[in-house]
Amino acid sequence: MLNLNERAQAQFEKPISELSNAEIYKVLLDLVQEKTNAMPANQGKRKLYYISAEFLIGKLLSNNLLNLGLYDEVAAELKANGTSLAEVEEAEAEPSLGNGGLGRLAACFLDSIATLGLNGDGVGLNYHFGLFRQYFENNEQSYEPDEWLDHPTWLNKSDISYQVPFGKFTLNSTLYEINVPGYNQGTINKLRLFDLDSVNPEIIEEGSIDFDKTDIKENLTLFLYPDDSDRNGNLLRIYQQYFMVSNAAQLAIQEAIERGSNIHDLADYVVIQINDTHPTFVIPELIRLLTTVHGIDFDEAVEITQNVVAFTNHTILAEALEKWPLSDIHEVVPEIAEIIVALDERVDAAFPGNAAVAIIDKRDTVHMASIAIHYGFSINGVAALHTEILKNNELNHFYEIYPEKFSNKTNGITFRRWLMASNPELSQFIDDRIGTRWHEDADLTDLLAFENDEEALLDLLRIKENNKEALADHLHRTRGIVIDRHSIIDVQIKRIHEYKRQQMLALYIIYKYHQIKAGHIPATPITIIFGGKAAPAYTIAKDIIHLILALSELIENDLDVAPYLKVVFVDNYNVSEAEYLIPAANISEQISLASKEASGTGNMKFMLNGALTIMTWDGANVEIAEHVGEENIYPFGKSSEEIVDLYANNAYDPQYYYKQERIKPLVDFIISDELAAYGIPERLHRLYKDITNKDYFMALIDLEEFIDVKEKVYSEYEDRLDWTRRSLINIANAGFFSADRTIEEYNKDIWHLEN
Ligand code: CBF
Repeated sequence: MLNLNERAQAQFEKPISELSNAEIYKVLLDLVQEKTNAMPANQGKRKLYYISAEFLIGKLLSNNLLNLGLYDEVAAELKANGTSLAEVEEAEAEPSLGNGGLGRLAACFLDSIATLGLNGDGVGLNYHFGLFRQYFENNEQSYEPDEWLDHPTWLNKSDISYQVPFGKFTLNSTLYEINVPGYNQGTINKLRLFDLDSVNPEIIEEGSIDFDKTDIKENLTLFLYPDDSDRNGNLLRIYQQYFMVSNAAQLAIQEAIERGSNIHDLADYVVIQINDTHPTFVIPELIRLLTTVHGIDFDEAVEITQNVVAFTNHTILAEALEKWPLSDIHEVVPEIAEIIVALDERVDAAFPGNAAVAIIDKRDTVHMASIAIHYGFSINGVAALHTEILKNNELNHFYEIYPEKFSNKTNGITFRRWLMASNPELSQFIDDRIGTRWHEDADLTDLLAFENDEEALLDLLRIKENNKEALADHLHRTRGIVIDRHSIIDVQIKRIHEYKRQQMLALYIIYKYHQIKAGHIPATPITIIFGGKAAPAYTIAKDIIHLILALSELIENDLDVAPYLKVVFVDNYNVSEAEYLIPAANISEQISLASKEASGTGNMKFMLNGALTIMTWDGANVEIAEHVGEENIYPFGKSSEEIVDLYANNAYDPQYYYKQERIKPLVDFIISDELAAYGIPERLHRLYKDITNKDYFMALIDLEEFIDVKEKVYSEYEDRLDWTRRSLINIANAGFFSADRTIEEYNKDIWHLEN
């Protein structure tokens, strides 16, 4: 018995029933902290350090209670006191430590690593304001700092600190830690976040997210991915990255020595997984520490490092395969620049004349992925198709010289957060039908026995309806947005990027708007929901947000259409919003341009929660289709081979598609007078011009097929029982996409940790 009332009395001199949500949250936070602080860490000679610029961990209360086995008891006690966990969680601030899929993947991985009892911590930075808090003004994206540290948090301040020697000054770090309990494990790992005591939020200019980029001591951990459109921004990113990895490397070496390493055998004690290229400086930093602090000669230091570091690539987009001018690295940390030059010389000697695998190119630009591949022992992609593209196209020159280093690790999601905590009714439905073994092994295939069980299907349908109610209440309570609770909920939530093709869905909305105006009324009203942030320097992405917001307002104000079609853009989309949206969704939009989405993990979350997917042949969509069967999913569009060929031959012409009879009026509508009443002409014209003349990510190429598939989907939704049957088949086949499976594969093939 937890006796929350006794705790409440001791802390606030009041019973639970008289406490505010914030006070109850504090009581529960302290309870969980007390328990996890007392739990032993996972053990093992070899330890994993998962270094990532982002950890999009979301709120932790429910997840931690669940993993500790306290969820049901706490929920019951709260209920008996007239409240609920959902209400209490409203008082928890979501940590601003990540933004995209890579950050959320890292968070799922921490949960799975701990659940499998493996000895592995996450290492990153303790950003004070994350990327930014998004809000909309005049149908445009605006920004404010996403403050979270002024609320009670899960951070424990440790007494661990390291000196980080930049070229012009040395900074002392402070390490904060968040406990990561595994599900039913009785042990913990940690998320270790480095920070600087001197960071000063006061330097942020009032009403913006701008600050003096040169004031490193005061700005270093203010924001995730600070604007790098100028040189000072570049330098700040390098300062951040080096600060992160220098701390991580010092921590890993110190702990290895404590576990018995004599440094020469470091690889028996430490494995470092780097999440995309942001932590790549850990390679030269390890070499620096091994040579200058631990007295190891350069050749051996390189060899040790090579046996310690493994690299995951999360995208083929050039913008994320980082490159830095050597001179910038030199300015921030000259010693690291010198080591990179030495590493480059070795590559040159080993592969003379092979410019494609060089670390430093002719313009003295350093290619971070090249460092990671040459001087790491493993490189993996994050879905089968993505890994094939890496091997055969993007990184083919490397694959030719190091085929043995390449492998695929298809991403996964933790079912603890994305089903058990965020969709408790569905979770109970599954327990009632197939028992609870899936909590451990994620195998849901026994559900297939209920494919034709009408009672089960009606139950499943009712759960979806309840989740739609909960979403409607949430949107109303938090934003005053009213949606039709019985409408089809059709969702595209992810970063805003041209390759993800939110603009293609916007063009479909224009199509549907005109259809309804022409009297083709949908049998069931449709609610299309977007969520996601655009990088502040990414103009076209911000124009796409603007188009969607303008369309939303236009439709809202059109009495002929508004009862049947609603477009919602959820501001400041984050994990907490996803936890409402995903359980409520009927349709999952996974419509990226084939070959461009490395994997996607939202696609897996929707599938697990019973949405049906509209998909292109991209990323992990391909594997989802294999698992559910093509009759239970809606594929469309060009194949990845066709798209890769079009790029290779420079053969895509947007004008050809623009001129098609069904497409032209949709694109022209972007610059129509009707829409201008809600839009900013400069933004809409720029987007129109871009789509008609450039359309680099080919929104028009699949548009006609997309319209047809969407019409088919909406019409098939009308057979609710059959729809729900296919929804059940999706849930039943989601087991492969458990992050536990992914982590088992990483461990078997790359990390080799014991448990
Ligand atoms: O692998 C995790 C995710 O990473 C990204 O979000 C990324 O930031 N590179 C990719 O875009 C996703 O496809 C991928 O699922």
